[in-house]
Amino acid sequence: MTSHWILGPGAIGRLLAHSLSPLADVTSVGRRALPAQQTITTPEAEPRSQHLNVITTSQLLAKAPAPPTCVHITTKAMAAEAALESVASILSTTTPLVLWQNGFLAQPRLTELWPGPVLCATTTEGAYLTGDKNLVHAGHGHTFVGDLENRHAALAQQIAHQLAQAGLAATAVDDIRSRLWQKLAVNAAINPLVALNGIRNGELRCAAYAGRVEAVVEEVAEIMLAEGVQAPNGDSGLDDWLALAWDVIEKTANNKASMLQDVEAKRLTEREAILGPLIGSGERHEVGCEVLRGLNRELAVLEAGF
Ligand code: KPL
Repeated sequence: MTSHWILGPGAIGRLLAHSLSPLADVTSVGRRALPAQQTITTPEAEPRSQHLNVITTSQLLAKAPAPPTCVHITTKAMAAEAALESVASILSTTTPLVLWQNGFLAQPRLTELWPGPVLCATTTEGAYLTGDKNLVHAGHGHTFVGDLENRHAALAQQIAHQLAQAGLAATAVDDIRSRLWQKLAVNAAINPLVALNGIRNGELRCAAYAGRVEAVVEEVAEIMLAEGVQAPNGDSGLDDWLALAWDVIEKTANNKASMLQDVEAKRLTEREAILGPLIGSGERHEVGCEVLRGLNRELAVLEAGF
């Protein structure tokens, strides 16, 4: 039986724990204690209660169990490195990591830092928490897994297979970097604007915001071109990136984006992981990114008031 540690019991972490627990030895690790009896609700079935092995980091360190087959890091992007550091002393340096973060901050850093294999996952599974013991799996999506240097294809296949067996559709890919940047493009077009204006994704279609979405996407499209990242439909023109952004806005019209949820809860946002790599790339390639910089500044001011 394989064993998995899941660092970060947020919505995706708990979705993984619920899904993998019937098939594997799963330990969900967080900074604070959570009830072991957890419930998962899906649109198609009655709520299901499940006992999960949830422990705090200090309990895990005190137990010092044998290193797991794999560590999934499901924290926010800015907490991923600290989460790994907190358990590194009881891990084998060959343990594979799977990073589930948004943006492109944690992935290159941990790929460079960790001696063992580092896989990245990007998912469209829709899940959110309602309190400390309830997870709503609101919509089935798809997960893509791969590593930035394409050195661990067999491992990516294994992880994708395990996820699929656990009921989470997944595919191993050799272009995870592009997929992470494509998601980053969509997140940059939606998250800062909805977070700053306190609106649901669909409201971006109003005249008051649509021009600002387009201004963001114009800069993002230039940066993607410089980075050699194509839009998912295989082309790299501004229209392709605009079509992608508007399509996601349409499909997630009723969503409260993750960044808006963070702002409402007065938590630090993932602005550094989402806007940071774009602004950094714009600077490296001498592509203007005034709009992105402006959003980053506005978010920084907002966060400073928390
Ligand atoms: O990924 C998202 C998020 O909320 O972070 C989007 C695509 C913006 C959907 O809400």
